[in-house]
Formats: sequence, C-alpha cells, structure tokens
Amino acid sequence: MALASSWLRALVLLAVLVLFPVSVESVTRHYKFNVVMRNKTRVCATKSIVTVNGKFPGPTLYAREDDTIIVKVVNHVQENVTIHWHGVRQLRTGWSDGPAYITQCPIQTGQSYIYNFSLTGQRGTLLWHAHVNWLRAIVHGAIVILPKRGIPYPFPKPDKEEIIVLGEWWKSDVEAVINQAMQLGQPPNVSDAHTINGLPGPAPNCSSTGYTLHVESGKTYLLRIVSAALNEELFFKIAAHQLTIVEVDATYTKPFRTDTIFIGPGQTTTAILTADQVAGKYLIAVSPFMDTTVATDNQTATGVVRYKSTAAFSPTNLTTIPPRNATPVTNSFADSLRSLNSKEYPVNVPLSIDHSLLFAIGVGVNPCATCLNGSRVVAAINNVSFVLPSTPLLQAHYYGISGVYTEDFPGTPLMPFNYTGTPPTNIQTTNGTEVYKLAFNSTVQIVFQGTSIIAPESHPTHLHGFNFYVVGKGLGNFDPKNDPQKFNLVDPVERNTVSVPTAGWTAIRFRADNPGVWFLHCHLEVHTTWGLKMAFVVENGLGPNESILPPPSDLPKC
Ligand SMILES: *[C@@H]1O[C@H](CO)[C@@H](O)[C@H](O)[C@H]1NC(C)=O
Ligand SMILES: *[C@@H]1O[C@H](CO)[C@@H](O)[C@H](O)[C@H]1NC(C)=O
Ligand SMILES: *[C@@H]1O[C@H](CO)[C@@H](O)[C@H](O)[C@H]1NC(C)=O
Ligand SMILES: *[C@@H]1O[C@H](CO)[C@@H](O)[C@H](O)[C@H]1NC(C)=O
Ligand SMILES: *[C@@H]1O[C@H](CO)[C@@H](O)[C@H](O)[C@H]1NC(C)=O
Ligand SMILES: *[C@@H]1O[C@H](CO)[C@@H](O)[C@H](O)[C@H]1NC(C)=O
Ligand SMILES: *[C@@H]1O[C@H](CO)[C@@H](O)[C@H](O)[C@H]1NC(C)=O
Ligand SMILES: *[C@@H]1O[C@H](CO)[C@@H](O)[C@H](O)[C@H]1NC(C)=O
Ligand SMILES: *[C@@H]1O[C@H](CO)[C@@H](O)[C@H](O)[C@H]1NC(C)=O
Ligand SMILES: *[C@@H]1O[C@H](CO)[C@@H](O)[C@H](O)[C@H]1NC(C)=O
Ligand SMILES: *[C@@H]1O[C@H](CO)[C@@H](O)[C@H](O)[C@H]1NC(C)=O
Ligand SMILES: *[C@@H]1O[C@H](CO)[C@@H](O)[C@H](O)[C@H]1NC(C)=O
Ligand SMILES: [Cu+2]
Repeated sequence: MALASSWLRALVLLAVLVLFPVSVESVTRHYKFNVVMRNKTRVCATKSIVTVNGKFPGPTLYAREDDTIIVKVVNHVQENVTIHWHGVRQLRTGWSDGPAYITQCPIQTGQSYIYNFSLTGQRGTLLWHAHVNWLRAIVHGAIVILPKRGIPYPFPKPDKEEIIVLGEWWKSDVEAVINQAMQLGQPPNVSDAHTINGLPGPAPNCSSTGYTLHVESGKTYLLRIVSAALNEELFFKIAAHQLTIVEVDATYTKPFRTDTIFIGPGQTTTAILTADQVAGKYLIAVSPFMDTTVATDNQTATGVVRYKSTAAFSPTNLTTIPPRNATPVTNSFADSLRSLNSKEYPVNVPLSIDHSLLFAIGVGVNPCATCLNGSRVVAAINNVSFVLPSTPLLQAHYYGISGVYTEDFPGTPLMPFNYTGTPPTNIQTTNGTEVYKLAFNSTVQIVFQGTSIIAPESHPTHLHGFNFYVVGKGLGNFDPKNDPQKFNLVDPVERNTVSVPTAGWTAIRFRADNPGVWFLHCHLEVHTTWGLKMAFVVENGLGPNESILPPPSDLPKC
C-alpha cells in the first residue's frame, strides 16, 4: 500500500513536470512599509528612531528575477520619507526610484505612496534605503532577488542563506549631526559604532550584544552582505575562514577566494562561507578603510560565527583587522572582481562611445560668513556643487516645467588642472542645478577623476537607473592616450556603485537605455550633502517601449 501510494505520488509529480516543465512565470509581490518611531538602545544609549515596521535594520524584501514589486509606504512620523531601491534598474519606472527632489517629492507626515516596479533581468543582493536628508543611516534593509524558479545559481547551491547588513550608528540623532556640521561648515561627527545586522558587539565600558551566525560543520552558507553604512568604506573579515565571492551589486562574478571583503556604502557582496574549521567560535570583524587624513569611526564592529555544539565557554578565535589605510587590500579586492561572462550571463560592454565624459570629483571650500572659519567645506563634480531643486527634476522634465534645472552640466572640467597635483589657489565651487542630457540608447563613458583639493579621498560613486561596467582604474591623473588601451572590455565587473581610488580615477561605461532622470552621486552621504551629485536626463526613444511611463496618481506633491 505504502509502495503503491509513493509510486502514485511519483507519477503525479512526473505528470506535473511534463505539463509544466519549469515555471518561469513572474509574480507580483506586495509589501507594506509602515514608517513608525521606535526606541532603540545601542552602545549604552537609547534614542528614538524612524523605522520601517518597527525594525532596525528594516525588513528584507524577497523576490525572484522579473517579479513585480508593489510597496505601499505609509508615513506615520514627523520626518519626510522616500525609499530608494538601490540598484534596481527601474526600467521606465523612474517615478519609483525614490531620491527626494530628483524623482519625487517626499512622502510627508500622514501620506502614503505606492512604489511599483519590476526586477527585469536582475538577480542577486541589493538594498533599499531612505533617500532624503540623512534618513538612510537608520532606514534601510536588504533586497534578495532569487533566480527565476527552476534556474540554478551559477555556483553550487549553498545549504543556507544569511543576510548581513553593515551600518553605522550615532548615539545622537543623525539629522542633528549633519545640521550642526552644515551650520559650522565643518565635517560632521563620525559615527559612534559600526554595526552588523544592527548590532555593534562588545563596546568599551558597555555591555552590548553582537550578531551571531550559527553554522554546522561541513555546510556552506551564502552570505548576502549589504553595506548600509553612511560615510565610510569598510573591511569585513571572519577569523580563520576564506570567503568565495560570487556576486556583487546583483551581478554574478567569476568566483574568487579572499579573507577580506572591501565594501563601500551602497555596495553589496555575496560570498560563500564553508564551515570547514574545527567547531568553535570565530570572530567577525568590520572596520573602516581610510587612506588619507579624514577622520573615521575607528570602532570595530564584532560578531561571531558559532559552530553547532561549541562548548559554552570556549574562547573566540580572533582575527586581525586590516590597517585603516590598507590601500593594497582594497586594490587587490577591486582587481579580482570580474564579470562571470558566461553563455547565460554575457558581458555587453559598449565598444563605441557617444559621450566621453571626465568628471573631476572632490571637495572645495566656499565662503560662509556665519560658519566657524568664515568658510564651509563643499564638494563638487566638475566644479559644480549641485543644489537640489524644490520641484523634482523628473516632474520638471516630464511636464516641461522651466526654471527648475539647466541642461548645461559640463561633460568635462571647464578649467582643467593637475587634479592630483598641487591644487589651484582658488578652490571655490559654483552652485548649480544642472543636468547632462543623453539621447535614448546612446553610449556613455565616464572617467571619475578624484582631485586632491584639501585631502584626496576615495569616493564610492553610485549611478541610479543603470548598471555600468568598470573598465579601468588607476592612480594619479587619467591619461586619455594610454590608459584606454589598458581597459578591460572582455569581462569587466558590472555594478551600480564603484569606488574611485584616493588621488586616482575609475572609468565606467553604460548604455543609456532607460528613459528618465537619473541621479549620480558619491555614496558617502556627507559628500552628497556637500554637493557631489548631478543628474542625467535620458530622453525617450521612438519605439513602443522606449518612453517613461506616465506618473502614478498618488505621486507625492511638494
Ligand atoms: C521612547 O521612550 C520615551 C522615554 O521613555 C517615551 O516617552 C516614548 O514614548 C518612547 N517612544 C516610543 C516610540 O516608544
Ligand atoms: C503598477 O504599474 C502597472 C503599470 O506599469 C499598472 O498596470 C498597475 O496597475 C500598477 N499597480 C499598482 C498597484 O499601482
Ligand atoms: C559632535 O561632537 C562634538 C564633540 O564631541 C559634540 O560636542 C557635539 O555635541 C556632537 N554633535 C552632535 C549633534 O552630536
Ligand atoms: C572605561 O572606563 C575606564 C574606567 O572607568 C576609564 O578609565 C576609560 O576611560 C573608559 N573608556 C571609555 C572608552 O570610556
Ligand atoms: C581614527 O584613527 C585615525 C588613525 O589612527 C586617527 O587619525 C583618527 O583621528 C581616529 N578617529 C577618531 C574619531 O578618533
Ligand atoms: C580556534 O580555537 C580553538 C580553541 O578554542 C583551537 O583549537 C583551534 O585551533 C583554533 N582554530 C584556528 C583556525 O585558529
Ligand atoms: C577651520 O578651522 C580649524 C581650526 O582653526 C582648522 O583646523 C581647519 O583646517 C579649518 N578648516 C577649513 C576648511 O579652513
Ligand atoms: C549655494 O547653495 C547653498 C545651498 O545648497 C547655499 O547655502 C549657498 O548660500 C549657495 N551659495 C551661493 C554663492 O549661492
Ligand atoms: C601633476 O602633479 C603631480 C604631483 O605633483 C606631478 O607628479 C605631475 O608631474 C603633474 N602633472 C603635470 C601634467 O603637471
Ligand atoms: C570654480 O568656480 C568658481 C566660482 O565660479 C571659480 O572661482 C573657480 O575658479 C572655478 N574653479 C575651477 C577649477 O573651475
Ligand atoms: C541600441 O543600439 C544598439 C547598437 O547600435 C542596437 O543594436 C540596439 O538595437 C539599439 N537598441 C534599441 C532599443 O534601440
Ligand atoms: C518636507 O517636504 C516638504 C515638501 O517638499 C517641504 O515643504 C518641507 O519643508 C519638508 N519638511 C522637512 C522637515 O524637511
Ligand atoms: Cu565622496
């Protein structure tokens, strides 16, 4: 009898498989984000923070490739809120991208807004975060996009998956931190702790819990590591364990092994951890990277990888953290990243370029009568410190409202100088709300050139609406004659946020196949606040599916 029924079950299963071989149907997934205040205690101090559904970090959004996502965000707090789905292409759905005053007005107290977008052709790990003022410091969470049903990972399926969100925690209200800094014209206070899934781990003179990753000997774990840090690039390490990197920013990479991950704000890194050490406890360490004279939060966040059946009081195996200025570690990590470039996931890097842009990025100093020194630190791209408008750029573009922005953002510096040499004597910048216009389907190369004004610094630079290929990087000034000959046009890594090395450059390429208005900015929030940002306007194409969709009826008003 038992045999017969199991045969029957197998037959039914077989019939189902024959009739519906592999279900590749995409579905619509609904989420509700209630934005509410909660008290949270970290490093011995309690504060009231804005949360999504009471959680810090916020809830994980799960979906599969090609699914449609509907998120109703309801604002029950005093603060203005928007949510950005970082790394989601938002093909034709720029209204759901989220950056305040770029694509939408904030969702104000008592209001709601439905974000509605598809995850077309994307799979892997991303993050969502608030995109107004400094709210993203506390309002963020992971996005997990599984492959379509029946489609395997291009690596052995791990036994379990874990989400690891890295962050920074201030004991003070973060808006107070940046408001004070802007008033003084000085850099803002650094954070008081780094966090792993919201937890700093033991801190000086304070009992503070840490994150524990429970593992079983011999099993493999897919760690989906998200950096929701605000102003610092980070190192991530696990004592005595190697990590195999398989995906960054929701694009598959050629697998490579490393003991240290370098990750900037807004970046994601998915790695396989094999529990291949003797049972015990192993430290997880998250520490800052900074290879110039800028202050960082030097607290190492710690957690533990704990094997099953580890004795209660067994000591934790420790690890050293990379020196704060470990530039070679960052270079070796960045240089190891290559696109998988397989038959299923081919590289499609533009080979001919319509717009060849050079963006000089860095800080500057402007006069400020009310500031501490009579001056304020600012930041700029090609000497433009971008000023947010009060009407969102996308509305202005879509409805043809004039007077919101100008279309003269300089594609190359107006006054070239030795970017990484002695700075010009005049280090003032110009205020502007300028965009750079791109025809639909045109190809773009941007060389981000770091400048050494005041202090050169590494800038994790993020482009909305696109993935780009990172075709080259180097130290010093970009050499337009010789450097392009060394570009990797075969298997460059594809991402949405890339670090521009201190006193160096990074070259990216992308195709402007997504009509709308797309923000580009340094993902160190302090630099964004100071003006290191701009936007591209990508015009509609002529074809049937080459125009931005009309705005939804509940689009917030300013
Ligand atoms: C946070 O704690 C304060 C002081 O105990 C209390 O007045 C307030 O209602 C709490 N807020 C929330 C959102 O729980
Ligand atoms: C989402 O957008 C699609 C069109 O892009 C529309 O058909 C659908 O009604 C929208 N859903 C919601 C809940 O707004
Ligand atoms: C920033 O740090 C200074 C010096 O420690 C402190 O006096 C000030 O209160 C801090 N500002 C905020 C907003 O926490
Ligand atoms: C921790 O407490 C000790 C003893 O009270 C004190 O000397 C030390 O400065 C404190 N450290 C921190 C970081 O507060
Ligand atoms: C962190 O360490 C660096 C290098 O030792 C130091 O220059 C910096 O001032 C430290 N930051 C803070 C906030 O103490
Ligand atoms: C970890 O610590 C245990 C003792 O708790 C020790 O036996 C083991 O060798 C250590 N493993 C590594 C890789 O250091
Ligand atoms: C502002 O003044 C402080 C203290 O005098 C000095 O250390 C700092 O370099 C000055 N900053 C700028 C941007 O001029
Ligand atoms: C530039 O813009 C900022 C606001 O972002 C403003 O505070 C400042 O006064 C402006 N400066 C000039 C010279 O217009
Ligand atoms: C730019 O400055 C660097 C550093 O001072 C120097 O080595 C280089 O020769 C300068 N380049 C040019 C073109 O002047
Ligand atoms: C930047 O703009 C300011 C203000 O217009 C100007 O004084 C300065 O010379 C410009 N610098 C560069 C490098 O273009
Ligand atoms: C974009 O341009 C490429 C190269 O010229 C062409 O192959 C492709 O068909 C174009 N795509 C669209 C949607 O127009
Ligand atoms: C919230 O957004 C509205 C619309 O842009 C604006 O008028 C208001 O000043 C903002 N409130 C805060 C606290 O920033
Ligand atoms: Cu920056």
